[in-house]
Amino acid sequence: MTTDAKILSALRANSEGVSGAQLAEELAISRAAVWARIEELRQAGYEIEAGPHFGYRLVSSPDALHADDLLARLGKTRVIGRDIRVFEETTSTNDVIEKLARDGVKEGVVVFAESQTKGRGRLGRKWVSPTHQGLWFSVLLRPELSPQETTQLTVASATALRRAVKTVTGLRMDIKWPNDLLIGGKKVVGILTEMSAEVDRVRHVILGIGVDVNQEIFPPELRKLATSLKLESGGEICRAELATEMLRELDMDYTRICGGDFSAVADEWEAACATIGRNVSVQMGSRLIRGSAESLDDDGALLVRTEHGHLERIIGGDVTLEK
Ligand code: BT5
Repeated sequence: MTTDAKILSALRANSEGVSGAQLAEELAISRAAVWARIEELRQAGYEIEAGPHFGYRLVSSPDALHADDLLARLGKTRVIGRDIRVFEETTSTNDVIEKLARDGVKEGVVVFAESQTKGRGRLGRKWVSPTHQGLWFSVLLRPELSPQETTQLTVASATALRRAVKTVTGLRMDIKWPNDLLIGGKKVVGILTEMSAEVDRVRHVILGIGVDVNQEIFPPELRKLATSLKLESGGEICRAELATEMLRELDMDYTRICGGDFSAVADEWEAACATIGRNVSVQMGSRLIRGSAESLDDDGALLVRTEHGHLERIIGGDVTLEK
């Protein structure tokens, strides 16, 4: 943890205040150095009171993502979030992670951007990422899974993100296979899983996650399709709190999957899924499959019983829920 992260962590743990002397001792730096760091944090928008009786006290945090703050809020995780980086603007956070992956950075690194100029969905579709209003982030993973098992990661991300949103906002999201989380039929979260693999071995997986948090209005083309947590809950959401809860839950489900316990994740997923038990049509390239979505298999693929009684195994594609 960096010095700033340690200071923020200590301030959060001591809401009544913590003395400069104590901070200096815990961080093994001088009191003047503590003061200089506090000034920097104030410049970054943290409101920190100082007084002779209580020392330093954190009054409020800015609504901006700050790597040190996220690390301080998150505390220790097994893999996801050991290293967090925040950019004011980037093309796509998946591109940044791709570069880090090629440079050999360890798995678990997370990149957030306050805005993306080329945010993308699947099949080259565009992902709208307005500044400071959502969470646009990507995670680098190097799992010991075969390429066909990586759908497990998308499924696990959906369950993890759903739990985090429930904890922070109380809102319940429905899951639509494989990568959407919806409220009232409108999309709130999209997941883009990109992979680099050999025939039977995954080199790395990039989990790209887009969450509509505090938007009050969407561009015309998305108004019927998308909603935000603020629109649904009626109140502004603290993005840093939501981000850290998401990383904590993602770390937990990643641990479950690496431990070979996908079945627990799949059970939770099926219970929250709006796709299972519904009549669906699935567009896979030029092929259209119609049938009833029955369940997930061990790799996270969707099993669809067609009108002709065949069981089709769907590993990608666009699912539409039929009436
Ligand atoms: C997805 O694709 O849902 C995956 C989205 C992943 C976005 C994250 S943000 C961080 C990381 N970096 C990136 O560049 N991407 C990831 P797909 O299922 O193909 O859905 C795309 C469709 O969702 C678009 O064609 C629009 O109809 C709709 N859409 C675009 N922006 C949206 C938004 N902000 N909220 C809801 N729907 C949106």
